[in-house]
Amino acid sequence: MSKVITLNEFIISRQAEFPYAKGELSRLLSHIGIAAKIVNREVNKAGLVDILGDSNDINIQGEIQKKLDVFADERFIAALKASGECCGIASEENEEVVTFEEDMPNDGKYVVALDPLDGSGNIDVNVSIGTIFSIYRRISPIGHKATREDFLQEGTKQVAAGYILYGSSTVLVYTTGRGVNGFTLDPSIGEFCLSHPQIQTSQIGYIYSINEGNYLHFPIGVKKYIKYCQEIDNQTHRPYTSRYIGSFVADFHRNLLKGGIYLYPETESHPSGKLRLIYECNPMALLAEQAGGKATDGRGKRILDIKPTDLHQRVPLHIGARKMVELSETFMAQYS
Ligand code: AHM
Ligand code: MG
Repeated sequence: MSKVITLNEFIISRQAEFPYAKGELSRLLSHIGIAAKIVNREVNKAGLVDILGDSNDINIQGEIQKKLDVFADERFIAALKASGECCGIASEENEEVVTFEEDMPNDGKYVVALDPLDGSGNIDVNVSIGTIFSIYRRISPIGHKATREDFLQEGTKQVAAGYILYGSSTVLVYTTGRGVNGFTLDPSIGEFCLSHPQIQTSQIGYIYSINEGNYLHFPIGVKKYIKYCQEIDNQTHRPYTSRYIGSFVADFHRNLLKGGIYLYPETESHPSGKLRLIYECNPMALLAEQAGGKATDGRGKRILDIKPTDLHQRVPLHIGARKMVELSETFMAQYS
C-alpha cells in the first residue's frame, strides 16, 4: 500500500525548496488547511442547521444568524490571525483591509487576499462552492499595520495561491510557484491527503464554460468563439461540451483536470467582467499557469501582469487550456 501524505507533511517537506525559509509560509498554509476543515464541516451540514438565513435574521434563540459566507469569512480571518504570520486580510466580505491592530504586534510578513465562500448563489441548493486564497509578502514595514498597497501588487508577486472546493468530496489545491498539488479531505481521519500530485492541464481541451444567458451582451469576439466551439468538425473534436456550474472554483477545477476554458467577459451589466482581480482571478491565474495553462483578460493582457488599483476591482477573464485561451483571444482581436 502506498504511503498517504497529509497536507501538513507535504507542506513541511516542501519548505526546504525555499532558501532561508523559516517555516512562516508553511505555518500560514497549515492554518488555511485548518480553517478549510471547519468551513467544510459547516458547509456539509448547511441543510441541517439554521445557518442559511439572512445575516440579519434573528433565530429562535434570539441570536443573530450568520450566512455561511459570513461564517467562512470569520473562520478564515480567525485562522490567519492565529497563525501569527499574517498581518492583514483583504476579503470579498469586507470593504477595507482587515488588520489586527489592537492585540497583535503586526510582525507577520504576509498578507492574504480571500474569497471566503465563492459561488454564493449555489450555497442553499447543495451545489459545489469554494474558497479562494492568495498570499503576498507585505511591502509595508514590519511592525506597522498592513496597508492597501500590500494588496495592490501584481499577481506575479503572489508567493502562494489556492482554493478549496466543497464538492462531492472536499479538495484543497495550491501552488507556491513550483507546480500545483491537490489534496482530498478524508473525513474519516480529518486530514487532507495528497491525491493530485503535480497537476498539469491539457494544452487543448474540449469543454467551454460561460454563462450563455448573457450571450447577447458579449463582445462579438466571444460570440464568434462560442460559435466556433459549437461548430461540427471531427478533426478538432467539435462541438465541444458546454459545462457551467456558476461556481468559479468548481468550474475551474473541472476544467483544470479535464481540459477546458472558462470565460467571464465584459457584459452590459458587468462592463469590466464580474470576477475580482485580487482574490478570484489572480490566484486562479497563478494556478492555471503553474499547471501549464493560461489566463488573460481576453484582450492580450496577462492577468498576472495587471497592476491593481482597487481592492475589489473586476476584470474580464479567459482562463484554462493554453491553446483555447489563445484562440479565444484571436477571435477577440479579429472582431472586438
Ligand atoms: P460571488 O463571489 O458573488 O459568488 O460571484 C462569483 C461567482 C463565481 O463563482 C461564478 O463563476 C460567477 O459568479 C457566476 O456568475 P453568473 O451567475 O453571472 O454566471
Ligand atoms: Mg466570489
